Amino acid sequence: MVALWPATLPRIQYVFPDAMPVKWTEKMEQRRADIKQSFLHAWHGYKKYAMGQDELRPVSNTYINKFGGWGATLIDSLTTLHIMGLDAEFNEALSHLPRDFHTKEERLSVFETTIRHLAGLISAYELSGHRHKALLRKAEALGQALLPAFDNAAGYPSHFWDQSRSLPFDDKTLFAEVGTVQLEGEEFFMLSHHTGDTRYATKAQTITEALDRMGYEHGLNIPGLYPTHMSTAAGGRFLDSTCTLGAMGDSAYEYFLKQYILTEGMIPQYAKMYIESIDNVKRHMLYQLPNTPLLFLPPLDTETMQPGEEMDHLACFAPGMLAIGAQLLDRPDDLVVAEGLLETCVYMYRSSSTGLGPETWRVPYNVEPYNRITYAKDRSKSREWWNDSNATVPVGTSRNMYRRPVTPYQLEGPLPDIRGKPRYLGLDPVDRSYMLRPETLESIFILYRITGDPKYREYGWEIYQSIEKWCKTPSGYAAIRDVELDAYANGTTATNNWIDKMESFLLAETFKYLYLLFSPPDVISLDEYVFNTEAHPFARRSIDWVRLIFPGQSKEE
Ligand code: DMJ
Repeated sequence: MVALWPATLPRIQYVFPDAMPVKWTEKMEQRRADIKQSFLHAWHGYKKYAMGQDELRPVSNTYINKFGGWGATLIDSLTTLHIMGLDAEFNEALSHLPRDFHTKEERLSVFETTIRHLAGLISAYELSGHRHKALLRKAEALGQALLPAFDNAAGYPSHFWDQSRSLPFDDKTLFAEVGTVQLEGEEFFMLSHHTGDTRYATKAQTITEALDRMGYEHGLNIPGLYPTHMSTAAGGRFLDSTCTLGAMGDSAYEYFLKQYILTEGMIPQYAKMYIESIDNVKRHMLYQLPNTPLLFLPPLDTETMQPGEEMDHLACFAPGMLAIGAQLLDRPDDLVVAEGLLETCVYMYRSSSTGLGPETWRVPYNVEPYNRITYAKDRSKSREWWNDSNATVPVGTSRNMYRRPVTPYQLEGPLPDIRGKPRYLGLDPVDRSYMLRPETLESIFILYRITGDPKYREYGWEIYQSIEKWCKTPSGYAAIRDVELDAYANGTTATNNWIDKMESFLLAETFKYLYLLFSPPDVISLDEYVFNTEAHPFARRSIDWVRLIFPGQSKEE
Protein backbone atom coordinates (compact mmCIF):
# COMPACT_ATOMS: atom_id res chain seq x y z
CA MET A 1 0.00 0.00 0.00
CA VAL A 2 1.17 3.56 -0.58
CA ALA A 3 2.40 5.70 2.29
CA LEU A 4 -0.34 7.35 4.27
CA TRP A 5 -0.50 10.96 5.39
CA PRO A 6 -2.50 13.02 7.86
CA ALA A 7 -5.73 14.33 6.35
CA THR A 8 -6.72 17.92 6.98
CA LEU A 9 -10.45 17.44 6.32
CA PRO A 10 -12.64 16.21 9.20
CA ARG A 11 -12.50 12.53 10.04
CA ILE A 12 -14.94 10.33 8.10
CA GLN A 13 -14.77 6.93 9.75
CA TYR A 14 -16.17 5.90 13.10
CA VAL A 15 -13.58 5.49 15.86
CA PHE A 16 -13.76 1.73 16.31
CA PRO A 17 -12.57 0.20 19.59
CA ASP A 18 -9.02 -1.14 19.38
CA ALA A 19 -9.90 -4.66 20.41
CA MET A 20 -12.95 -6.77 19.77
CA PRO A 21 -13.85 -10.07 21.40
CA VAL A 22 -11.90 -12.89 19.79
CA LYS A 23 -14.98 -14.92 18.86
CA TRP A 24 -16.51 -12.01 17.03
CA THR A 25 -13.29 -11.17 15.20
CA GLU A 26 -12.89 -14.79 14.12
CA LYS A 27 -16.39 -14.81 12.73
CA MET A 28 -15.74 -11.67 10.70
CA GLU A 29 -12.44 -13.05 9.44
CA GLN A 30 -14.17 -16.24 8.33
CA ARG A 31 -16.70 -14.22 6.39
CA ARG A 32 -13.91 -12.23 4.77
CA ALA A 33 -12.18 -15.45 3.76
CA ASP A 34 -15.41 -16.82 2.26
CA ILE A 35 -15.88 -13.67 0.20
CA LYS A 36 -12.31 -13.91 -1.06
CA GLN A 37 -13.00 -17.49 -2.20
CA SER A 38 -16.07 -16.30 -4.06
CA PHE A 39 -14.09 -13.60 -5.80
CA LEU A 40 -11.51 -16.23 -6.73
CA HIS A 41 -14.24 -18.49 -8.12
CA ALA A 42 -15.28 -15.71 -10.50
CA TRP A 43 -11.67 -14.85 -11.33
CA HIS A 44 -10.75 -18.44 -12.14
CA GLY A 45 -13.79 -18.81 -14.41
CA TYR A 46 -12.87 -15.61 -16.20
CA LYS A 47 -9.28 -16.77 -16.48
CA LYS A 48 -10.25 -20.15 -17.88
CA TYR A 49 -12.82 -19.06 -20.42
CA ALA A 50 -12.29 -15.37 -21.10
CA MET A 51 -8.81 -14.19 -20.11
CA GLY A 52 -8.02 -10.88 -21.79
CA GLN A 53 -11.59 -10.51 -23.14
CA ASP A 54 -14.08 -8.05 -21.72
CA GLU A 55 -16.55 -10.31 -19.92
CA LEU A 56 -17.07 -13.94 -19.07
CA ARG A 57 -20.47 -15.35 -19.97
CA PRO A 58 -20.84 -17.51 -16.88
CA VAL A 59 -23.54 -19.87 -18.11
CA SER A 60 -22.27 -20.76 -21.58
CA ASN A 61 -18.58 -20.45 -20.58
CA THR A 62 -17.90 -18.15 -23.49
CA TYR A 63 -17.05 -14.46 -23.54
CA ILE A 64 -18.22 -11.17 -24.92
CA ASN A 65 -16.40 -7.97 -25.88
CA LYS A 66 -18.26 -4.71 -25.57
CA PHE A 67 -15.75 -2.34 -24.01
CA GLY A 68 -13.11 -2.20 -26.73
CA GLY A 69 -11.98 -5.80 -26.25
CA TRP A 70 -9.10 -4.79 -23.97
CA GLY A 71 -9.96 -7.09 -21.09
CA ALA A 72 -12.42 -4.98 -19.09
CA THR A 73 -12.79 -7.64 -16.37
CA LEU A 74 -9.04 -8.15 -16.14
CA ILE A 75 -8.32 -4.45 -15.71
CA ASP A 76 -11.35 -3.82 -13.48
CA SER A 77 -10.22 -6.69 -11.19
CA LEU A 78 -6.68 -5.47 -10.59
CA THR A 79 -7.40 -3.36 -7.52
CA THR A 80 -9.50 -6.06 -5.87
CA LEU A 81 -6.78 -8.63 -6.53
CA HIS A 82 -4.31 -6.33 -4.85
CA ILE A 83 -6.49 -5.47 -1.87
CA MET A 84 -7.24 -9.15 -1.27
CA GLY A 85 -3.52 -9.89 -1.25
CA LEU A 86 -3.75 -12.16 -4.32
CA ASP A 87 -0.25 -11.32 -5.48
CA ALA A 88 0.30 -14.26 -7.84
CA GLU A 89 -2.99 -13.57 -9.60
CA PHE A 90 -2.24 -9.82 -9.71
CA ASN A 91 1.13 -10.44 -11.35
CA GLU A 92 -0.36 -12.90 -13.78
CA ALA A 93 -3.02 -10.35 -14.71
CA LEU A 94 -0.31 -7.79 -15.43
CA SER A 95 1.16 -10.08 -18.07
CA HIS A 96 -2.19 -10.09 -19.90
CA LEU A 97 -2.67 -6.33 -20.16
CA PRO A 98 -3.59 -5.23 -23.69
CA ARG A 99 -0.71 -4.25 -25.95
CA ASP A 100 -2.42 -1.03 -27.04
CA PHE A 101 -5.80 0.69 -26.92
CA HIS A 102 -6.92 0.53 -30.53
CA THR A 103 -10.35 -0.79 -31.27
CA LYS A 104 -12.58 -1.15 -34.27
CA GLU A 105 -15.69 -0.73 -32.13
CA GLU A 106 -17.80 2.08 -33.51
CA ARG A 107 -19.44 2.73 -30.18
CA LEU A 108 -16.77 2.83 -27.51
CA SER A 109 -18.17 4.18 -24.25
CA VAL A 110 -15.88 6.96 -23.07
CA PHE A 111 -17.46 6.84 -19.62
CA GLU A 112 -17.11 3.09 -19.05
CA THR A 113 -13.57 3.10 -20.41
CA THR A 114 -12.66 5.89 -18.06
CA ILE A 115 -14.23 4.53 -14.88
CA ARG A 116 -13.25 0.89 -15.43
CA HIS A 117 -10.01 0.89 -17.43
CA LEU A 118 -8.35 4.21 -16.79
CA ALA A 119 -9.21 4.25 -13.10
CA GLY A 120 -8.38 0.56 -12.73
CA LEU A 121 -4.91 1.06 -14.17
CA ILE A 122 -4.00 4.17 -12.21
CA SER A 123 -5.39 2.88 -8.93
CA ALA A 124 -3.59 -0.46 -9.33
CA TYR A 125 -0.39 1.48 -10.08
CA GLU A 126 -0.79 3.42 -6.86
CA LEU A 127 -1.87 0.51 -4.66
CA SER A 128 1.09 -1.56 -5.77
CA GLY A 129 3.48 1.16 -4.64
CA HIS A 130 4.22 2.65 -8.08
CA ARG A 131 6.35 -0.40 -8.87
CA HIS A 132 4.67 -1.47 -12.08
CA LYS A 133 5.42 1.36 -14.47
CA ALA A 134 3.64 -0.55 -17.24
CA LEU A 135 0.34 0.29 -15.50
CA LEU A 136 1.06 3.99 -15.73
CA ARG A 137 2.27 3.71 -19.33
CA LYS A 138 -0.94 1.92 -20.28
CA ALA A 139 -3.01 4.52 -18.45
CA GLU A 140 -1.25 7.29 -20.33
CA ALA A 141 -1.74 5.53 -23.66
CA LEU A 142 -5.42 5.15 -22.85
CA GLY A 143 -5.70 8.76 -21.69
CA GLN A 144 -4.25 9.88 -25.00
CA ALA A 145 -6.59 7.62 -26.92
CA LEU A 146 -9.54 9.17 -25.08
CA LEU A 147 -8.60 12.84 -25.42
CA PRO A 148 -10.02 13.26 -28.98
CA ALA A 149 -13.41 12.20 -27.63
CA PHE A 150 -13.53 15.59 -25.85
CA ASP A 151 -12.92 17.52 -29.08
CA ASN A 152 -16.37 18.95 -29.60
CA ALA A 153 -17.72 22.43 -29.25
CA ALA A 154 -18.78 21.94 -25.63
CA GLY A 155 -15.61 20.10 -24.58
CA TYR A 156 -17.71 17.28 -23.06
CA PRO A 157 -16.76 13.62 -23.39
CA SER A 158 -18.78 11.99 -26.14
CA HIS A 159 -21.14 9.26 -25.05
CA PHE A 160 -19.98 6.81 -27.71
CA TRP A 161 -16.76 7.30 -29.63
CA ASP A 162 -15.73 5.77 -32.94
CA GLN A 163 -12.00 5.55 -32.47
CA SER A 164 -10.96 4.39 -35.91
CA ARG A 165 -12.75 7.30 -37.62
CA SER A 166 -12.09 9.65 -34.71
CA LEU A 167 -15.74 10.61 -34.72
CA PRO A 168 -18.48 10.70 -32.09
CA PHE A 169 -21.49 8.44 -32.64
CA ASP A 170 -23.71 11.55 -32.38
CA ASP A 171 -23.68 14.97 -30.73
CA LYS A 172 -25.32 13.85 -27.50
CA THR A 173 -24.03 12.77 -24.12
CA LEU A 174 -25.25 12.15 -20.58
CA PHE A 175 -24.87 14.24 -17.45
CA ALA A 176 -23.47 11.32 -15.41
CA GLU A 177 -20.81 10.87 -18.04
CA VAL A 178 -19.94 14.54 -18.35
CA GLY A 179 -19.84 14.98 -14.59
CA THR A 180 -18.02 11.78 -13.87
CA VAL A 181 -14.95 12.27 -15.95
CA GLN A 182 -14.08 15.00 -13.53
CA LEU A 183 -12.89 12.43 -11.05
CA GLU A 184 -11.59 10.42 -13.85
CA GLY A 185 -10.68 13.95 -13.94
CA GLU A 186 -9.61 12.35 -10.77
CA GLU A 187 -8.23 9.77 -13.09
CA PHE A 188 -7.54 12.73 -15.33
CA PHE A 189 -6.22 14.68 -12.32
CA MET A 190 -4.22 11.65 -11.25
CA LEU A 191 -2.93 11.09 -14.74
CA SER A 192 -1.75 14.68 -14.86
CA HIS A 193 -0.22 14.25 -11.43
CA HIS A 194 1.66 11.09 -12.37
CA THR A 195 2.71 12.11 -15.88
CA GLY A 196 3.19 15.86 -15.40
CA ASP A 197 0.95 16.45 -18.45
CA THR A 198 -1.67 18.95 -17.28
CA ARG A 199 -3.93 18.51 -20.34
CA TYR A 200 -5.99 15.85 -18.60
CA ALA A 201 -6.70 17.90 -15.49
CA THR A 202 -7.48 20.91 -17.64
CA LYS A 203 -10.06 18.98 -19.68
CA ALA A 204 -11.75 17.87 -16.48
CA GLN A 205 -11.75 21.30 -14.90
CA THR A 206 -13.16 22.89 -18.05
CA ILE A 207 -16.21 20.69 -17.58
CA THR A 208 -16.60 21.60 -13.93
CA GLU A 209 -16.42 25.29 -14.85
CA ALA A 210 -19.06 24.80 -17.54
CA LEU A 211 -21.43 22.99 -15.16
CA ASP A 212 -20.86 25.60 -12.50
CA ARG A 213 -21.87 28.36 -14.94
CA MET A 214 -25.01 26.59 -16.15
CA GLY A 215 -28.23 28.50 -15.85
CA TYR A 216 -31.76 28.63 -17.19
CA GLU A 217 -30.47 29.47 -20.66
CA HIS A 218 -28.77 26.04 -20.71
CA GLY A 219 -31.96 24.22 -19.77
CA LEU A 220 -31.24 24.12 -16.05
CA ASN A 221 -34.51 24.80 -14.23
CA ILE A 222 -33.37 24.40 -10.62
CA PRO A 223 -29.81 25.14 -9.49
CA GLY A 224 -27.86 21.95 -8.87
CA LEU A 225 -30.55 19.63 -10.28
CA TYR A 226 -28.99 18.75 -13.60
CA PRO A 227 -31.10 16.93 -16.21
CA THR A 228 -29.69 13.80 -17.82
CA HIS A 229 -29.29 14.39 -21.56
CA MET A 230 -26.83 16.95 -22.86
CA SER A 231 -25.70 18.24 -26.21
CA THR A 232 -22.02 18.33 -27.12
CA ALA A 233 -22.72 21.18 -29.54
CA ALA A 234 -21.70 24.74 -28.67
CA GLY A 235 -23.22 25.83 -25.37
CA GLY A 236 -23.56 22.22 -24.21
CA ARG A 237 -27.14 22.70 -23.09
CA PHE A 238 -29.48 20.15 -21.52
CA LEU A 239 -31.86 18.37 -23.86
CA ASP A 240 -34.45 17.24 -21.33
CA SER A 241 -35.64 18.28 -17.89
CA THR A 242 -35.46 15.05 -15.84
CA CYS A 243 -33.03 15.06 -12.95
CA THR A 244 -32.14 11.77 -11.28
CA LEU A 245 -29.63 10.25 -8.90
CA GLY A 246 -30.25 6.96 -10.67
CA ALA A 247 -29.25 5.93 -14.17
CA MET A 248 -27.65 8.67 -16.28
CA GLY A 249 -27.26 11.16 -13.43
CA ASP A 250 -25.81 9.27 -10.47
CA SER A 251 -22.05 9.57 -10.40
CA ALA A 252 -21.84 13.23 -11.37
CA TYR A 253 -23.16 14.20 -7.92
CA GLU A 254 -20.86 11.66 -6.31
CA TYR A 255 -17.91 13.27 -8.05
CA PHE A 256 -18.61 16.82 -6.91
CA LEU A 257 -17.99 15.52 -3.40
CA LYS A 258 -15.16 13.17 -4.26
CA GLN A 259 -13.25 15.80 -6.18
CA TYR A 260 -13.46 17.92 -3.07
CA ILE A 261 -12.03 15.06 -1.01
CA LEU A 262 -9.34 14.16 -3.51
CA THR A 263 -8.12 17.74 -3.60
CA GLU A 264 -8.27 17.78 0.20
CA GLY A 265 -10.71 20.69 0.31
CA MET A 266 -8.32 23.02 -1.52
CA ILE A 267 -10.90 23.85 -4.18
CA PRO A 268 -14.12 24.95 -2.41
CA GLN A 269 -15.97 25.12 -5.74
CA TYR A 270 -16.54 21.36 -5.63
CA ALA A 271 -18.13 21.44 -2.17
CA LYS A 272 -20.25 24.41 -3.17
CA MET A 273 -21.60 22.51 -6.19
CA TYR A 274 -22.24 19.40 -4.11
CA ILE A 275 -24.10 21.30 -1.40
CA GLU A 276 -26.22 23.19 -3.92
CA SER A 277 -27.24 19.91 -5.54
CA ILE A 278 -27.92 18.01 -2.32
CA ASP A 279 -29.90 20.83 -0.74
CA ASN A 280 -32.20 20.89 -3.74
CA VAL A 281 -32.36 17.10 -3.97
CA LYS A 282 -33.60 17.05 -0.39
CA ARG A 283 -35.98 19.93 -0.98
CA HIS A 284 -37.57 18.65 -4.19
CA MET A 285 -36.83 14.95 -4.72
CA LEU A 286 -36.87 13.15 -1.39
CA TYR A 287 -39.92 11.31 -0.02
CA GLN A 288 -40.83 9.39 3.12
CA LEU A 289 -43.28 6.53 3.51
CA PRO A 290 -45.26 7.79 6.54
CA ASN A 291 -44.76 5.96 9.83
CA THR A 292 -41.74 4.09 8.49
CA PRO A 293 -38.06 4.98 8.26
CA LEU A 294 -38.13 4.32 4.50
CA LEU A 295 -37.05 7.16 2.20
CA PHE A 296 -37.29 7.36 -1.60
CA LEU A 297 -35.41 9.23 -4.26
CA PRO A 298 -37.29 9.02 -7.56
CA PRO A 299 -36.35 11.19 -10.56
CA LEU A 300 -37.92 14.63 -10.92
CA ASP A 301 -39.10 16.43 -14.03
CA THR A 302 -37.71 19.83 -13.14
CA GLU A 303 -40.02 21.58 -15.57
CA THR A 304 -43.38 20.16 -14.52
CA MET A 305 -42.16 19.28 -10.99
CA GLN A 306 -43.66 15.80 -11.42
CA PRO A 307 -41.75 13.06 -9.58
CA GLY A 308 -41.10 9.76 -11.34
CA GLU A 309 -42.99 6.67 -10.22
CA GLU A 310 -39.96 4.43 -9.78
CA MET A 311 -36.63 4.39 -7.99
CA ASP A 312 -33.72 2.38 -9.36
CA HIS A 313 -31.04 0.30 -7.74
CA LEU A 314 -28.37 2.57 -9.19
CA ALA A 315 -29.59 5.33 -6.85
CA CYS A 316 -28.58 3.17 -3.87
CA PHE A 317 -25.07 4.59 -4.09
CA ALA A 318 -26.55 7.84 -2.73
CA PRO A 319 -26.67 6.81 0.96
CA GLY A 320 -22.91 6.26 0.94
CA MET A 321 -22.28 9.59 -0.72
CA LEU A 322 -24.60 11.46 1.63
CA ALA A 323 -23.01 9.86 4.67
CA ILE A 324 -19.52 10.87 3.61
CA GLY A 325 -20.72 14.39 2.84
CA ALA A 326 -22.42 14.52 6.25
CA GLN A 327 -19.14 13.84 8.00
CA LEU A 328 -16.97 16.11 5.91
CA LEU A 329 -19.26 19.10 5.57
CA ASP A 330 -20.94 18.93 8.98
CA ARG A 331 -24.40 18.09 7.65
CA PRO A 332 -25.87 15.71 10.29
CA ASP A 333 -29.26 15.54 8.61
CA ASP A 334 -27.63 14.05 5.51
CA LEU A 335 -26.57 11.07 7.61
CA VAL A 336 -30.15 10.61 8.77
CA VAL A 337 -31.29 10.71 5.14
CA ALA A 338 -28.51 8.31 4.14
CA GLU A 339 -29.68 5.77 6.69
CA GLY A 340 -33.32 6.10 5.63
CA LEU A 341 -32.53 5.66 1.94
CA LEU A 342 -30.33 2.68 2.63
CA GLU A 343 -33.11 1.07 4.67
CA THR A 344 -35.28 1.24 1.55
CA CYS A 345 -32.59 -0.32 -0.65
CA VAL A 346 -32.01 -3.07 1.91
CA TYR A 347 -35.76 -3.57 2.35
CA MET A 348 -36.03 -4.36 -1.35
CA TYR A 349 -33.45 -7.11 -0.89
CA ARG A 350 -34.71 -8.50 2.40
CA SER A 351 -38.35 -8.61 1.35
CA SER A 352 -37.75 -10.48 -1.94
CA SER A 353 -37.96 -14.24 -2.13
CA THR A 354 -34.31 -14.55 -3.26
CA GLY A 355 -32.95 -11.94 -0.83
CA LEU A 356 -31.67 -9.98 -3.84
CA GLY A 357 -32.74 -6.49 -4.84
CA PRO A 358 -34.57 -5.66 -8.07
CA GLU A 359 -33.24 -3.27 -10.69
CA THR A 360 -36.18 -0.88 -10.19
CA TRP A 361 -39.17 -0.57 -7.87
CA ARG A 362 -42.32 1.48 -7.62
CA VAL A 363 -42.51 4.33 -5.16
CA PRO A 364 -45.67 3.84 -3.03
CA TYR A 365 -48.50 6.22 -3.92
CA ASN A 366 -48.83 7.51 -0.36
CA VAL A 367 -45.30 8.83 0.15
CA GLU A 368 -44.95 12.37 1.42
CA PRO A 369 -42.23 14.94 0.79
CA TYR A 370 -39.38 14.51 3.24
CA ASN A 371 -39.70 16.69 6.30
CA ARG A 372 -36.86 16.57 8.77
CA ILE A 373 -39.07 17.00 11.82
CA THR A 374 -41.82 14.54 10.86
CA TYR A 375 -39.19 12.03 9.85
CA ALA A 376 -37.33 12.36 13.14
CA LYS A 377 -40.58 11.75 15.03
CA ASP A 378 -41.45 8.70 12.94
CA ARG A 379 -38.00 7.30 13.38
CA SER A 380 -37.96 7.75 17.10
CA LYS A 381 -41.25 5.92 17.56
CA SER A 382 -40.53 3.08 15.12
CA ARG A 383 -38.13 0.30 16.00
CA GLU A 384 -35.95 -1.12 13.26
CA TRP A 385 -38.46 -1.88 10.50
CA TRP A 386 -37.48 -5.55 10.38
CA ASN A 387 -37.48 -6.01 14.12
CA ASP A 388 -40.66 -7.74 15.34
CA SER A 389 -41.87 -6.90 18.81
CA ASN A 390 -40.73 -10.34 19.95
CA ALA A 391 -37.35 -10.19 18.21
CA THR A 392 -34.34 -10.43 20.46
CA VAL A 393 -31.59 -8.94 18.35
CA PRO A 394 -30.03 -6.04 20.22
CA VAL A 395 -28.82 -3.56 17.65
CA GLY A 396 -28.33 -0.61 19.98
CA THR A 397 -25.42 1.27 18.50
CA SER A 398 -24.27 4.74 17.89
CA ARG A 399 -23.89 7.19 15.15
CA ASN A 400 -20.41 8.48 14.66
CA MET A 401 -21.79 12.01 14.79
CA TYR A 402 -22.58 11.66 18.44
CA ARG A 403 -19.72 9.37 19.36
CA ARG A 404 -21.65 7.02 21.59
CA PRO A 405 -19.90 3.70 22.23
CA VAL A 406 -20.60 0.88 19.81
CA THR A 407 -21.14 -2.71 20.90
CA PRO A 408 -20.97 -4.81 17.76
CA TYR A 409 -20.38 -8.11 19.48
CA GLN A 410 -23.88 -7.97 20.99
CA LEU A 411 -25.28 -8.87 17.62
CA GLU A 412 -25.63 -12.61 17.65
CA GLY A 413 -27.37 -14.72 15.04
CA PRO A 414 -29.24 -13.75 11.89
CA LEU A 415 -31.56 -10.78 11.55
CA PRO A 416 -35.28 -11.59 11.78
CA ASP A 417 -36.60 -12.89 8.47
CA ILE A 418 -39.27 -10.70 6.87
CA ARG A 419 -39.77 -12.61 3.64
CA GLY A 420 -43.12 -14.11 4.58
CA LYS A 421 -44.66 -10.72 5.27
CA PRO A 422 -46.58 -8.65 2.73
CA ARG A 423 -44.62 -5.68 1.43
CA TYR A 424 -45.65 -2.14 2.23
CA LEU A 425 -48.58 -1.32 -0.01
CA GLY A 426 -47.45 -0.26 -3.47
CA LEU A 427 -43.76 -0.87 -2.85
CA ASP A 428 -43.20 -3.47 -5.55
CA PRO A 429 -40.38 -4.42 -7.88
CA VAL A 430 -40.86 -3.31 -11.49
CA ASP A 431 -37.77 -4.60 -13.31
CA ARG A 432 -37.24 -7.76 -11.29
CA SER A 433 -33.73 -8.60 -12.49
CA TYR A 434 -30.64 -8.44 -10.27
CA MET A 435 -27.60 -7.52 -12.34
CA LEU A 436 -24.96 -8.26 -9.62
CA ARG A 437 -24.89 -4.55 -8.94
CA PRO A 438 -22.83 -3.12 -6.09
CA GLU A 439 -24.59 0.10 -5.05
CA THR A 440 -26.45 -1.21 -2.01
CA LEU A 441 -23.35 -3.02 -0.75
CA GLU A 442 -21.27 0.09 -1.40
CA SER A 443 -23.55 2.14 0.84
CA ILE A 444 -23.69 -0.64 3.43
CA PHE A 445 -19.88 -0.66 3.57
CA ILE A 446 -19.67 3.12 3.87
CA LEU A 447 -22.44 3.35 6.48
CA TYR A 448 -20.73 0.64 8.50
CA ARG A 449 -17.41 2.47 8.41
CA ILE A 450 -19.12 5.73 9.37
CA THR A 451 -21.58 4.61 12.05
CA GLY A 452 -19.96 1.42 13.35
CA ASP A 453 -23.46 -0.12 13.45
CA PRO A 454 -23.09 -3.91 13.22
CA LYS A 455 -26.46 -4.34 11.54
CA TYR A 456 -24.78 -3.21 8.31
CA ARG A 457 -22.47 -6.20 8.42
CA GLU A 458 -25.48 -8.44 8.84
CA TYR A 459 -27.24 -6.80 5.90
CA GLY A 460 -24.13 -7.36 3.78
CA TRP A 461 -23.72 -10.95 4.88
CA GLU A 462 -27.29 -11.79 3.96
CA ILE A 463 -26.84 -10.31 0.50
CA TYR A 464 -23.61 -12.23 0.02
CA GLN A 465 -25.34 -15.50 0.94
CA SER A 466 -28.13 -14.76 -1.52
CA ILE A 467 -25.60 -14.10 -4.30
CA GLU A 468 -23.99 -17.43 -3.49
CA LYS A 469 -27.31 -19.21 -3.52
CA TRP A 470 -28.93 -17.75 -6.61
CA CYS A 471 -26.16 -16.40 -8.86
CA LYS A 472 -23.25 -18.85 -8.57
CA THR A 473 -22.63 -20.94 -11.69
CA PRO A 474 -19.92 -23.55 -12.19
CA SER A 475 -17.64 -20.90 -13.75
CA GLY A 476 -18.65 -17.61 -12.13
CA TYR A 477 -21.72 -15.61 -11.10
CA ALA A 478 -24.71 -14.84 -13.29
CA ALA A 479 -27.13 -11.96 -13.15
CA ILE A 480 -30.67 -13.21 -12.56
CA ARG A 481 -33.93 -12.52 -14.32
CA ASP A 482 -36.26 -12.43 -11.35
CA VAL A 483 -35.56 -11.72 -7.72
CA GLU A 484 -39.05 -13.06 -6.98
CA LEU A 485 -38.32 -16.57 -8.15
CA ASP A 486 -41.49 -17.91 -6.53
CA ALA A 487 -43.49 -16.03 -9.09
CA TYR A 488 -42.48 -18.69 -11.63
CA ALA A 489 -44.87 -21.58 -11.84
CA ASN A 490 -43.82 -25.17 -12.48
CA GLY A 491 -40.76 -25.52 -10.34
CA THR A 492 -38.45 -23.07 -12.06
CA THR A 493 -35.01 -23.44 -10.53
CA ALA A 494 -32.12 -21.15 -9.81
CA THR A 495 -30.45 -22.38 -12.99
CA ASN A 496 -33.04 -21.16 -15.42
CA ASN A 497 -33.26 -17.88 -13.64
CA TRP A 498 -29.68 -17.11 -14.71
CA ILE A 499 -28.78 -14.51 -17.32
CA ASP A 500 -25.57 -15.36 -19.19
CA LYS A 501 -23.87 -12.20 -17.99
CA MET A 502 -21.22 -11.27 -15.45
CA GLU A 503 -20.32 -7.60 -15.61
CA SER A 504 -16.82 -6.62 -14.58
CA PHE A 505 -18.18 -4.54 -11.69
CA LEU A 506 -18.93 -7.77 -9.83
CA LEU A 507 -15.18 -8.19 -9.36
CA ALA A 508 -14.31 -4.52 -9.21
CA GLU A 509 -17.03 -3.45 -6.81
CA THR A 510 -19.50 -6.00 -5.46
CA PHE A 511 -16.94 -8.42 -4.02
CA LYS A 512 -14.55 -5.62 -3.08
CA TYR A 513 -17.12 -3.79 -0.97
CA LEU A 514 -18.20 -7.06 0.63
CA TYR A 515 -14.61 -7.92 1.45
CA LEU A 516 -13.92 -4.48 2.90
CA LEU A 517 -17.12 -4.64 4.97
CA PHE A 518 -15.61 -7.53 6.93
CA SER A 519 -12.05 -6.21 6.93
CA PRO A 520 -10.54 -4.27 9.82
CA PRO A 521 -11.53 -0.61 9.40
CA ASP A 522 -8.01 0.55 8.57
CA VAL A 523 -8.00 -1.52 5.37
CA ILE A 524 -8.63 1.14 2.70
CA SER A 525 -9.85 3.60 5.28
CA LEU A 526 -12.16 6.33 4.02
CA ASP A 527 -9.84 8.77 5.76
CA GLU A 528 -6.98 7.73 3.53
CA TYR A 529 -8.61 6.85 0.22
CA VAL A 530 -11.35 8.08 -2.04
CA PHE A 531 -13.07 5.56 -4.31
CA ASN A 532 -13.95 6.30 -7.90
CA THR A 533 -17.44 5.27 -8.96
CA GLU A 534 -16.15 1.82 -9.96
CA ALA A 535 -14.64 1.26 -6.47
CA HIS A 536 -11.05 1.92 -7.49
CA PRO A 537 -9.40 3.67 -4.55
CA PHE A 538 -7.10 6.66 -4.91
CA ALA A 539 -4.87 7.65 -2.04
CA ARG A 540 -5.71 11.07 -0.67
CA ARG A 541 -2.58 13.18 -0.59
CA SER A 542 -1.26 16.61 -0.10
CA ILE A 543 -0.11 17.93 -3.43
CA ASP A 544 -0.43 21.33 -5.03
CA TRP A 545 -3.76 20.63 -6.66
CA VAL A 546 -4.33 24.26 -7.49
CA ARG A 547 -1.20 24.38 -9.61
CA LEU A 548 -2.10 21.10 -11.29
CA ILE A 549 -5.69 21.98 -12.07
CA PHE A 550 -5.16 25.64 -12.88
CA PRO A 551 -1.74 25.50 -14.55
CA GLY A 552 -0.09 28.88 -14.82
CA GLN A 553 -1.77 30.10 -11.64
CA SER A 554 -0.44 29.68 -8.19
CA LYS A 555 -2.35 30.18 -4.96
CA GLU A 556 -0.79 33.64 -4.55
CA GLU A 557 -1.64 34.85 -8.07
C1 DMJ B 1 -20.72 0.64 -12.24
O1 DMJ B 1 -20.07 0.57 -13.45
C2 DMJ B 1 -20.47 1.95 -11.55
O2 DMJ B 1 -20.76 1.83 -10.21
C3 DMJ B 1 -21.27 3.07 -12.16
O3 DMJ B 1 -21.11 4.27 -11.46
C4 DMJ B 1 -22.74 2.71 -12.16
N1 DMJ B 1 -23.02 1.43 -12.69
C5 DMJ B 1 -22.16 0.31 -12.45
C6 DMJ B 1 -22.63 -0.67 -11.42
O4 DMJ B 1 -23.97 -0.84 -11.29
